[in-house]
Amino acid sequence: MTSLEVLCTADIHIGRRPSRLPERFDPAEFSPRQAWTDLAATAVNRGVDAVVVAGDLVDSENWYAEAFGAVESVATTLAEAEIPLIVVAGNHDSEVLPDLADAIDHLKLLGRNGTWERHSLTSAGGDPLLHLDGWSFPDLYHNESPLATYDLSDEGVPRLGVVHADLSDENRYAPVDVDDLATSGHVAWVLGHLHVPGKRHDNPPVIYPGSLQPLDPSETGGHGAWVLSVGTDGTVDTEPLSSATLHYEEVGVSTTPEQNFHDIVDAAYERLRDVVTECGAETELLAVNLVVEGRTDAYTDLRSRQGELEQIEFKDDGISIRVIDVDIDTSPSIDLAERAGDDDPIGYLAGLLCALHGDEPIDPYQDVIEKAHASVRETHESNAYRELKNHDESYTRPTEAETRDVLRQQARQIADAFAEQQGVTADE
Ligand SMILES: [Mn+2]
Repeated sequence: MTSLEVLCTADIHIGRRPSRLPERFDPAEFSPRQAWTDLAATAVNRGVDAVVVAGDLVDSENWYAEAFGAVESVATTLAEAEIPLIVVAGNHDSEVLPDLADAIDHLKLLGRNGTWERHSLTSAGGDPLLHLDGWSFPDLYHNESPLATYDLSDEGVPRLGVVHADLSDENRYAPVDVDDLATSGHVAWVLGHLHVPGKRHDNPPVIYPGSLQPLDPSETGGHGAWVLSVGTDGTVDTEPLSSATLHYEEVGVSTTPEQNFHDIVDAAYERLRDVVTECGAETELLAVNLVVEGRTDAYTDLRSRQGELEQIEFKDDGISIRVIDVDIDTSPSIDLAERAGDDDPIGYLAGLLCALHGDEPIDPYQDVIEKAHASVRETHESNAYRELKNHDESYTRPTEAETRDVLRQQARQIADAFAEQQGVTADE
């Protein structure tokens, strides 16, 4: 039995740069544009039968000029190796991709204006071996399932569906139901839009390859293109290539009341050495959001030394590991649940922290939350800050959730101070 290899990707967003890259790492080197260029080499080296992009190849209309060169050079490289490049448009490139496809040779756009369209991969003799069925976003938003208008025929040849669509609850970006995809008769679906890679249905496989290169610290874990091997009998194997050069991760380090700052640093290095072993073979930079958890009376001290933790940087197995953000999320060493409600200041703080965490009713503390929120807003609205706000287009009034964060921080600091004054012993 012959099988065809299709290199699948989506959500490249050419034009964007990954956010929070530490200084001295070149944003161009880690850009989606570079990942896209590298993908062509992978396709040629591996000798795949087609490259498929399930939308959002380009970030937006503003990047037409930058994208043109990058897309044309990949299309040319692939064409020289006789590998077809098949794309559909997503919500981000609904406007720009049709124009690119008109201007660039060897870039095949499927499903213009939201109509289903088929491209067939054939044998040397011209017999169709695999149909690629694609649909492109006609506009920035699309409220209906693209499957509602699917009208291509089943000719007994395996069909691979390619569409930029949303399997979550959001309904503005071509909402689809996974069961509709699984029962459509296609041997597999390649989707774009959600940046978290993975299989959403096993048999037939419905996959989001995810963003080709992760674009911000929320896009944790391994990223990259996927290879689908489709047999002429319709069986499909899927393989994530983990080709991304950048890997974001959130890494937790747990502390205890007995541990000092150096112990926490040591534990962080140890955890990071573990995490680096989970990175893909192509990873060059592991960018980490470090979260310090557990129980300690050193919350205040840790917050003030946060900047030191942000200096953590080392190399392991050829991969640069850098802490890009630190979140101190520890609890006081006292047993909060046990002390909550006690008729003393620590009892009050313990109750407040439990309530803010959702472990206790919020009612008795609603008053202090409202007062704090009014006070935070009053400060933000004072004349002293008017100029600052005028110069910051992204400025928004603080939300109650932000006030709760401030309260949480303050309660922990005060709990630290009380614990120190009263010589409260840790109950480990
Ligand atoms: Mn999208």
